[in-house]
Amino acid sequence: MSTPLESWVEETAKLTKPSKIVWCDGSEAENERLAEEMLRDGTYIELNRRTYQSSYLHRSNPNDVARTENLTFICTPEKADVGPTNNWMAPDEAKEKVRPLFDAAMKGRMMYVVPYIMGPEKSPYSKIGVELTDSAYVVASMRIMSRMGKVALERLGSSSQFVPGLHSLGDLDPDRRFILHFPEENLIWSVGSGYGGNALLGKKCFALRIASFMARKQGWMAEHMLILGLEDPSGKVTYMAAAFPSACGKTNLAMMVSALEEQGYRVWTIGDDIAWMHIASDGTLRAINPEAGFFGVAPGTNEKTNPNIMGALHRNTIFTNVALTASREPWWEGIGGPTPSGLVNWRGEIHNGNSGAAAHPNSRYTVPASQSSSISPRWDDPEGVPISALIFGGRRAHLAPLVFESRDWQHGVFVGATMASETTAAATGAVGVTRRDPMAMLPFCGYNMADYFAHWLAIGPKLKHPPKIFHVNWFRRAADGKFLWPGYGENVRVLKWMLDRIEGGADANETPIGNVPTPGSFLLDGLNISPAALDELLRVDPTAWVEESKAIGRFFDKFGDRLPAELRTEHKALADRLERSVVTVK
Ligand code: SAT
Ligand code: MN
Repeated sequence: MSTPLESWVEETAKLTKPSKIVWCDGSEAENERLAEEMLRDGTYIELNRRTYQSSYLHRSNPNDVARTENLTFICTPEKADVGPTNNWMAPDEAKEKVRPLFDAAMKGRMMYVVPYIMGPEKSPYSKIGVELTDSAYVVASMRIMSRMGKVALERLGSSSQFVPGLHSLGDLDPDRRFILHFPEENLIWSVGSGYGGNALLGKKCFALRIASFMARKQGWMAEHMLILGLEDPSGKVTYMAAAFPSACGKTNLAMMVSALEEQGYRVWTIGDDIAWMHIASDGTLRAINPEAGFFGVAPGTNEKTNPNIMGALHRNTIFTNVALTASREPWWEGIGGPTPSGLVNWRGEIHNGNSGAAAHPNSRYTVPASQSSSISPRWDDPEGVPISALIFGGRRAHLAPLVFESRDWQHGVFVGATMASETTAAATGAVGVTRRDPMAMLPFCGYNMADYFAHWLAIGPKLKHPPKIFHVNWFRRAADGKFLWPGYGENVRVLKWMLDRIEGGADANETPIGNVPTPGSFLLDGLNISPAALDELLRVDPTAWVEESKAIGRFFDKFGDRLPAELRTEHKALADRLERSVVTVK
C-alpha cells in the first residue's frame, strides 16, 4: 500500500508528466550532483572557487525577480474569509483555472520530491512540508532554508501530516503565474515563477500564509518576525522578536555587531524572517525559527552594516541576481569600496553605468544560518526561546519616533495593526509608497486580517507575562533629507532601552501614541549625535499624528463590522489624547 505522500507524488506525476521523479535525500552528494547539472545547463554560474567555496550565482528571468503579491491568492469557500487585504479565488474555480498550467508542465524535466521540516528537527513545534518542483535551484535553496531530505522523510513516516506544495516554473510568463493557497486543505500551488517567496514554498507560503491559518485554529502565532537574544553584562540573555516589512533591516538587526560590545551588550541571532510562537506550559511565549537559512537582500550589505553575514557568505552560498566581478566574485551596490571595472550586471551584460544598478535591488544571498558567527547557541533549541519583547517597525521618513513603548498588550496590538511602511523592491510594484502593513503581515496573512487582529488580542491574556510591545523607526529623516539615526550596530542602544523598560528602569515620557524615551534614558557613550537630532528623533508631532489617526480610521473602515471592537476603542482613545494634546500645544 502506498503512503499518502507516495499517492500524491504519483497523482501529480500523472498531471505534470515529468521525465523522471527524483526523491531528494538532502545529502552532500546529491547537492553536488545537482550543482554540476546546474553549472552545465547554465542555471548556476561558477564563482571564484578559492574565495567562494561551493557557492554559485543564479540569474532569474528578468521578469521574475521579486514576490508578486497581485498574483498571490488565498482560496477559501467564502470571500469574506480572506478579508479586504488578500486576493481571493474560490477553491474549485482556482483549481480549474490553474490545473491546465500544470498539465504536462514538467515534460522533459525532472520532478524533485523535496521533503522538509520547518523548525528544529526534534521540536514539537516543527511541521513537515513536501514540495514537488521542477527547479533544481529550488531544491538547492530549500536544502539551505529548511531541514530537507532524509530527516524530514523519516519524521513523516507514513503519516498524512504534511503540507503539500506543488511548484513548476511553467513558462515563466507573468500572465501564467499564480501562487495559490488552499488553507482548508493545507495545500499550496505555485506556477510560473522561480523566485524567492514565490517558489521556495516552505517560506512565505507555508511558514506564514498556511501556518498563520493553522496557528489561529490551534492557538499559536506564525509571524513575520526576526528573533534575537540581547546579552547583558551579567551574561543574561533576553529574547525579542521584531516584525518589519521585507527589506527593512530584519536580517541586519538580528545579526548586528553591537556598538555596546565593550559595555557587555551583545546580540545573538535565532532567526531573521519568521517566528512561530507558542504559549508554553510555564505561561511564556516561546519562539522557534522555522527556517534553517537566511534569504537576505544583498544590496547595502557590507562590513559595516552586517559584518557577521559578510563573513558567512564565502561558502555554501547561492547568490541570486547579484553582479559578477572580473575575478568571479559576487558584487552589489553598497558592498563597500569603488565600483570595480569589468563588472557583469545581474542580467549577464557588461555593466556600463547606463543600464541601472549592477545588482538587482532585490538580489539575494541564500546561506545556512549556522554559518553566521552571531548564531545563538539556542537557535535550534527544540523548546524555542522565551520572548520578552515584541517590536514593530517600518520605514517612515517622517512621523514615527525612533522608539516608543505601548501601554499594554491591547494597545500594543493596536500599534502593530496600524503599522505603516514605505514599500521596497522585495515585491513588484512601486517603491517608496507608504502603505499600511499590519504586523508586517499584509502580504502573508492567510485569512481575514480582522480575525488575525482578534487572534492577537486573545493571545495576550493567556500569557503569564505578556511581552512588552514596542515600535521602532530607524528611518526618520531630517529636513535636509538625511537619516537622523545611524542605525545598524547603534540600534543596540534602542534594544538596551527596551531591556531597561522590561526590567523596570529607564525613563519615558507619556505621549498620545505611547511612552517615548527621555533623551537621558539612552546610553549614548561613544555615539556622536547632536541633542537637536536626538530631540527630533524622539519628537511626537500631535498635528501630524492627527492626520495619521484619520488614515488609520480609513484603513480600519475596510474591515467593517469584523474589526474587533477593542481596536476601535484604542483608536478612539488615541484620537482623544491627540485632540487634547493639540489643544495644549496651541
Ligand atoms: O518573499 S521573499 O522570500 O521573496 C523575500 C521577502 O519578501 O521577504
Ligand atoms: Mn520576509
